[in-house]
Amino acid sequence: MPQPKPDAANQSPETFLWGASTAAHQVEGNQNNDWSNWESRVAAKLASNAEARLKNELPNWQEVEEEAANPKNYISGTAADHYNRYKEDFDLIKKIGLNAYRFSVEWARIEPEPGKYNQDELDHYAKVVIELRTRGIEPLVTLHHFTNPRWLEDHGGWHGKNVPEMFANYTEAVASNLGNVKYYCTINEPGSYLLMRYLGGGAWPEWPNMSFDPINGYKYLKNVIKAHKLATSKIRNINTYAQIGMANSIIDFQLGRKDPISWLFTKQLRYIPDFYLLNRLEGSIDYIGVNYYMRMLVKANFSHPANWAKRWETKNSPRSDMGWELYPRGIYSVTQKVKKYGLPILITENGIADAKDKLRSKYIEEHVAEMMHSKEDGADIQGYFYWSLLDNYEWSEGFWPKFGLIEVDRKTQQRSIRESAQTLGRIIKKYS
Ligand code: IFM
Repeated sequence: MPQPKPDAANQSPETFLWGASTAAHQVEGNQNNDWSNWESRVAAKLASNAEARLKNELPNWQEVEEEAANPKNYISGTAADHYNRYKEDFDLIKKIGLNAYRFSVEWARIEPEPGKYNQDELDHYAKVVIELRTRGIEPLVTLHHFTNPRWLEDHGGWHGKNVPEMFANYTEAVASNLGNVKYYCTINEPGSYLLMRYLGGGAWPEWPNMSFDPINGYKYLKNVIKAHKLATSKIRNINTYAQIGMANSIIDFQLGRKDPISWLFTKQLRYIPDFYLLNRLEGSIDYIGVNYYMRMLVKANFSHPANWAKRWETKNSPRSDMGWELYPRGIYSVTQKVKKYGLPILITENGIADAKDKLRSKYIEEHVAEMMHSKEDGADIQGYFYWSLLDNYEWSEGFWPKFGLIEVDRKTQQRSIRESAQTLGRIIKKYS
């Protein structure tokens, strides 16, 4: 098997990473994990309640209605068939002008039974890294992006006993087989996972085993911290030049009503879970991964936590196909907040669902401009990864939201580079 080579350590620190991100379950196809198990059970229900859920939320409901009401939309199936087409996709990454790619490896493929590793799957991901390196594309490998092997769920899920040790052993198998990888992200968006899986019950979009269970949610956070630390030391034993971080979805929470309780709620929402985690990870992360998508206005109320903060939804603000307000200034605010940790920052995700590609170019231009402004004001930002490289399976929304720099035809799997990807290419040239 290819072993880590020290040459990755020599990559110039001045090289800004311009990349795109994906996650295994969302693009690879043919998964056998807790999500694939769940989605086949709930697809019909998600399709039949789509109109009630989305009609008043989405600016372009009529354009997505057909897909959103179709149960097939909610089954990840072959997704973008990236598992087989990754070389073609890497050629397109080059064509756009990116120099980095963030992807996740699928735990369920690698460890289909507890303690039994599938060497063919490890070899597959090692080849993925080689194909990236051959093209001069820097890999950033995420080890956990929402999905779990089914056996982990049978064991009780992420809050269960010994999960940090299990995650660390899986990490060791990955790092010792993947070869020349400098950037690792241990866990993607633990805050989103906490909200969806442990606090979402009864209010949020659907999620496997969703509950309202703050006690196990707290155990989950403790396990995430321990898992990250154990995994980090496994990677460092194998690969001394590794740069290891975690990707946090950091929302720009703003005061939505001037009263002391709303002020208190705003402070709490800013703290939990992102800063709670970052404070406890200090010393065990080399960079801070920021996934930035939106701001939310906080108006205190004592109902379900899902109602504590609302998206800013003025009818005049431009909004994505998913109804998310476009708020570029927030990328400045959140990166200014995390600069206090004194670590490099990578924007590990930033993107828009925009099927017609009408808003994406401006979205990217404005977010990159705000990011550069924050860099000038002292935030040590060293990379920007657009979400997503390809049109992807957007969890419980299925395939109708189109995030890709590259459009994927669901029937033929044909790829077409969107105009906005060319815009990103031009921006990269301007800053290089
Ligand atoms: O698609 C997701 C991704 O998996 C995690 N961050 C947010 C993206 C857009 O919703």
